[in-house]
Amino acid sequence: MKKILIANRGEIALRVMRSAKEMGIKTVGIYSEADRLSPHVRYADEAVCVGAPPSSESYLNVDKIIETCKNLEVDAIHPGYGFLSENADFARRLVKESITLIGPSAEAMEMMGDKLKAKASVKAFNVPMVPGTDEKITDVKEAKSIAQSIGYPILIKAAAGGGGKGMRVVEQAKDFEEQMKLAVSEALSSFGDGSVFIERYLGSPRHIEIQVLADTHGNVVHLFERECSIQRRHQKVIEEAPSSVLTQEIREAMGQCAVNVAKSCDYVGAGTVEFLLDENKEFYFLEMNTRLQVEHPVTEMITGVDLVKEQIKIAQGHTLSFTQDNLSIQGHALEVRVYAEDPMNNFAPDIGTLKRYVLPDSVGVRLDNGFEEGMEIPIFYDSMLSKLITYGRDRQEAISRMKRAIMDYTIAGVKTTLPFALFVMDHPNFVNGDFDTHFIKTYFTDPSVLDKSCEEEAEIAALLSRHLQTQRPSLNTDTVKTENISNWKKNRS
Ligand code: MV4
Repeated sequence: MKKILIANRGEIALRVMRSAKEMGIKTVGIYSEADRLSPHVRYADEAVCVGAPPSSESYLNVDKIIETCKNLEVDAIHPGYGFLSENADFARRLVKESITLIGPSAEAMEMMGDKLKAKASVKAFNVPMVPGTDEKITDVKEAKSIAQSIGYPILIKAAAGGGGKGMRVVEQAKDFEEQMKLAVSEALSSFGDGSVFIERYLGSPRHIEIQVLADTHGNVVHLFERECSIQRRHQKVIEEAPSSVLTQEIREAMGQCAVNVAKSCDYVGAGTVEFLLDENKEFYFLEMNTRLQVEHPVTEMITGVDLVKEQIKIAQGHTLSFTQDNLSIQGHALEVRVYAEDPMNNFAPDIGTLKRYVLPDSVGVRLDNGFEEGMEIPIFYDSMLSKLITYGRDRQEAISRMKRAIMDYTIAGVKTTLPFALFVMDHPNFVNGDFDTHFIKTYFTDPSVLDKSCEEEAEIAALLSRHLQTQRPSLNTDTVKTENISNWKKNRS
């Protein structure tokens, strides 16, 4: 493998190119007309414009991407996350074109992309699942009687769903038929597949996922867990590794289950197995993501493994160079996703130019970033600017470093989720590890949208304004800070 094409943009394109460079592999970047000036274009050994700004015409333009591979004699494609990363048709097309995909087979993607097929696949592998139906519901009467035996509330899920789309909670039997109809039509319109199934509804779960690596010779290992419960509308905001609630015993059991899930679909490459953990610390298999995840850096920090390098080595046909016994957890890592969104205005996306963009640095800080000062944030893609990752010997040290790094990170020109992340780092429930997937909804009430208690509003206001004022007034930023504060006050009144 001499040359790979990175079919992605922003921080993840850079992330992949850096590992390739370390391995002596040449890189080909692709970009849309909106990304001409992006750092990933300059970093690549070669770069090709693949189309107009909308993803459908550029980063998803399969014919153009394959044509580029042929013109530039590319051996393999790394898809990053999003875009084509979990597209089974794309994976099949690459087989036909004799281009290596740095990722799993089309069959594994398809199997795990369908929640019901995934459940059927892991059934023989001793993996705990939430009680529910294991086939799609065709007979509503029958489903209702199953719901009765599971006990309400129950959850209707779309087989083709994921990321929370097409889910409906049913509180009581009398609502069942109505919710069922709505779920089927929602699933049909969102995924073109109306298959739904039901599960017992877990009221306050934690979302914990396990990183796995599988080579082409049948070796599968796990790289422990990531805690991803701090999310908003199914979009993760803060992740960490390890989780502060897992005992060694649960960690090992969950890890073994994740390995079994990977084995059930003959998985190859890096993958993530998602679980829900309930109040009694019982865990249940949810789904498997057949790609490198956004939050992979926290796993790299605590294991010392470069996951992208391992993906490439696996695609080259190498045997994993370590066994499960060679892996251990060292220290603690946190990741904050920095989005160009206004936390004081219901996280509305904020577009504009990065007038000032000064990155934090030094001991225990890693920044996976795709932007530079002066750049405009395109409206066509995801609004994530960067991922701020901190590492410490323990969780407390990782948290202190995260607070310091957030305060050292100066962004002017667009509103970001950084002040919100500081709010989380200071929240006693977060500090104590006492939270579930409802954390943001429960504790962060946006004063400009919700008319909640003044006390709470004042508390958040004080926190954010303290953050904005105590940032070290570095050169030229005083005016910017003042402007931010006044804008923010204006929003509130
Ligand atoms: C659940 C659940 C409660 N009970 N299943 C959301 C996305 C999809 N991956 C599965 N999800 C859930 N499935 C049962 N039986 C709650 C969620 C859920 C959730 C899961 C992980 C992270 C955030 C979440 C937010 C809301 C709901």
